[in-house]
Amino acid sequence: MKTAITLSLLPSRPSMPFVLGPDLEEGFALAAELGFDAIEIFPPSLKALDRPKIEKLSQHHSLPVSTIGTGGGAVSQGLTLTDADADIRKQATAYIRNIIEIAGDMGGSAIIGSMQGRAGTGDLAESLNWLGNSLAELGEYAKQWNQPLLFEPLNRYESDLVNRLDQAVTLIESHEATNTKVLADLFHMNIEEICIAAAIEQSAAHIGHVHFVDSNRWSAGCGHSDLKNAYDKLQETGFQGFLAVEAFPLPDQRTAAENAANYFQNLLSS
Ligand code: LER
Ligand code: MN
Repeated sequence: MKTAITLSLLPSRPSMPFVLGPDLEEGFALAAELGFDAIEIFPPSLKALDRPKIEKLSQHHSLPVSTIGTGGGAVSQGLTLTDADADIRKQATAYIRNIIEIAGDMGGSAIIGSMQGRAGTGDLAESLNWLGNSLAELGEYAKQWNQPLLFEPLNRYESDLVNRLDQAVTLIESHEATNTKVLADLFHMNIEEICIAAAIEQSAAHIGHVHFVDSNRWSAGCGHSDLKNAYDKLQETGFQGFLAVEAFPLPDQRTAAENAANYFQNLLSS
């Protein structure tokens, strides 16, 4: 398993689960200093992604970009894959394609989390069908870069579509989204799963990425989730992807990053 840490290009806030950013130089330097293997980037828009700068820093620090989030399309532009308006759904797809291209060129994958949207008062089955079709189509698109598309179940307060890993697997399989993998975020799982380790075991063949974070969305070791148990299950089931620290920058960025790095060091040497 490899480690990654999140860097947001938005001004840092205690309520947003991104450890580093918005300064790219500082973020890459701290991630390298603490021994992370890669960076996960959250851009608020396509325009905000300074590709030459990211590529230069990535090379300079030997820190690949593992993943790029697409949630900026939802947060900043109101785009989702399940909007009632077909034109908005089309724009959401175009936005995600762009992220797939940029991430793919850097050797990384795109993440679909908030871009799944929610059904709300709309037809749940229809929303899930739009989402499943998009996961198949966009996963197919990502094949050109030899990267999977990553799909993340979110907790009930963020979406009413797919809250658990088994629901994600069902959607992926029923729509034959063969190049779409599940992103297991241990914060969402702490809210939604009966047992985190059992959920990992059940969906192991489909898990492509992990947001490794504690129960309260602080860095590992600062909450009450049994993360050692989750880690052991990932190892036992042969998970080879990234454990990405998507946590609040609390009590401050450096301490949050150091806490996660120390936790990984203890885990990986145990
Ligand atoms: C949102 O809660 C989240 O976990 C992100 O990874 C999805 O964009
Ligand atoms: Mn997440």
